[in-house]
Amino acid sequence: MALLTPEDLENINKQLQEADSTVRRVTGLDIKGICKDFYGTTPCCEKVGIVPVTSGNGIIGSFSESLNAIAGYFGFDSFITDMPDVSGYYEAVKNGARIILMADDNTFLAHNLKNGKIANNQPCTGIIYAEIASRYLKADSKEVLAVGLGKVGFPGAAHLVQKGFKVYGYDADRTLLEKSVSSLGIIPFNPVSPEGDRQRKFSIIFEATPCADTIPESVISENCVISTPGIPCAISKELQKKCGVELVMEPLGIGTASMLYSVL
Ligand code: NAD
Ligand code: 2YG
Ligand code: MG
Repeated sequence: MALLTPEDLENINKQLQEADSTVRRVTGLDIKGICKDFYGTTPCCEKVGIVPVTSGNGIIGSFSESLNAIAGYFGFDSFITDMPDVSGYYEAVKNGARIILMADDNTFLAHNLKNGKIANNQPCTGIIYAEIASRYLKADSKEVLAVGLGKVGFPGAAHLVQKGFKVYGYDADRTLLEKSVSSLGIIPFNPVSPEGDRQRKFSIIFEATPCADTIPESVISENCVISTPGIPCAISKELQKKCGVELVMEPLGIGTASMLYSVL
């Protein structure tokens, strides 16, 4: 899996503020408002203990610091433990953490020790980016294009199906595409080489791949939102500008907010 880099997390506060204004323009609500409305929860200064984890590829510079900034931005009272790993977990609990945030190379979790709820970053990220996309105020129909149907994309696409959207989808992995078709009823649609007369444009696009330039100009309608947690970005800056695309994309904060609100 592609891991975050310190470069992805540069100026995380600014990235979050910019994403927040885009989400407001796109949906009429800010990220907090979406999370509150969707999960029906509100933070009440819950203490969040962030535990750095050294296993696998080890600590990512500024990952814990970014989580600390993000938790604060959304109204949580957070701290980073001095020690990593098991000692850090012990330290977090001893210092009154009610929610633990920690990630190794495979799993990034939020665990509420008070009510037992636990969240995984991948589905939480997919669902919240899909939820944002589903609320696009200028959408011209209830049709969506979902590109990338993996650990983040599949739960997001499933959420859109559940909300009553007609979901056209594509994954470069045929097995994953077939799974989405058979279990979710997704309509296969390859944005890069659509078959025959199936050229379509979408005003709502949800993308969750680790590849750049997955969304070609041909599928972008006049008013279009691309809601994408995927890194690198699904669309070049030039194309975004040319097509006037509203781009919701941020490397860590929106998904983390979704995790935190989901365990309250
Ligand atoms: P994954 O490997 O489980 O899924 C990615 C899928 O994209 C794969 O199934 C792959 O076949 C497909 N794919 C690759 N290139 C494609 C293309 N050109 N067209 C269609 N499908 C293509 O990965 P994941 O865990 O679902 O993560 C997806 C992306 O989201 C990664 O870039 C990850 O770093 C990022 N991510 C971001 C956040 C965030 O908060 N922004 C959170 C979690 C993950
Ligand atoms: O504690 C640390 O600093 C590290 N053990 C964190 C490792 C996180 C690895 N995960 C990722 O890079 C992401 N794919 C998941 C984070 C979601 C936001 N994109
Ligand atoms: Mg995010």
